[in-house]
Amino acid sequence: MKRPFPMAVAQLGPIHLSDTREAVVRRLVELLRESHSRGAKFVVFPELALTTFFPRYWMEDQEEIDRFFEPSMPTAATQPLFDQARQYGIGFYLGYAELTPAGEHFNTSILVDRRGGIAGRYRKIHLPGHSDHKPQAPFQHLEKRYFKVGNEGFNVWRTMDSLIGMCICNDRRWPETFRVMGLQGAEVAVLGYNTPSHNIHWAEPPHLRMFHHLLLLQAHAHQNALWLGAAAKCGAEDGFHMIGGSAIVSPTGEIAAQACTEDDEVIFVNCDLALGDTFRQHVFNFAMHRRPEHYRLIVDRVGAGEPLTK
Ligand code: ING
Repeated sequence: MKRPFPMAVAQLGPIHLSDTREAVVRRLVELLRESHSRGAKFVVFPELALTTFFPRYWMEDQEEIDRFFEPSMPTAATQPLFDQARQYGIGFYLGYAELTPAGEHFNTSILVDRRGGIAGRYRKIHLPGHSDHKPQAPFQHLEKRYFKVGNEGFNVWRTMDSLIGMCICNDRRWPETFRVMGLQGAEVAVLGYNTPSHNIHWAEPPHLRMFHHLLLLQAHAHQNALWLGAAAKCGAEDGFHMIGGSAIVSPTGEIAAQACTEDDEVIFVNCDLALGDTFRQHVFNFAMHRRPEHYRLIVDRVGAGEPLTK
């Protein structure tokens, strides 16, 4: 029996340093309106969806840095998005820079349910890049400088008639991310990303950025029987280019929808969660095919850090 989960991924084009939160939220609300017109009941927005990707800049003044962070959620500037979503009865994933009351800084995403309540929160664990200043580089990647490593793990929330997991950007490159969600019974995993198309560390052929991005989404979706929604913020932000390629991937591993532009764009699939059930039952059935003792055999060897091929 079909279990419909109508999901949209709302890709954002560039957000420039001069763009205000209010102007960005107007774009998010327009993407929400279009998602609603397509029949979506859940929308995925990108990582750091309220500001430009500021970790590309070296900053020393904490007040200047904190201007990119949100001290609460919703804020006055984001309230219109929460209000419109609740009016439509649509839930959403939103990535933003979180400044906690205790003064901690995280690269965060939230899961907002269809009544406008915050059902879940995730704080990015895999922070890529560097913390030192690289003045010779064309741009910086200072997530390790501006954010603390997430302290809440990878979780799955029972909400909106499903079991939904969250992660952010670089997390999608690590197999544990989706396996930990899969082991918790996730049916849907969603993420936002800001992926520079240029590698500042070595002469990586540009086509590999998109190849790896899609390879990872397809493999992790299939290996964990997940519907996967990934939303890019992309295009050239003040001249610094980031890849698009927002996509919705099926538990079969096939790309069910993919963005065609590097601008604000909605893609939509009426996902059938029953498709994931099939793969959880017949292929990736942990109870039948991956007994704890088998797992222990595998993990104990790897866990010790011993090279498996001695
Ligand atoms: N961005 C990039 C990402 O993981 C990156 C950084 C790209 C790391 C390619 C390694 C290889 O997609 C963020 N924000 O994590």
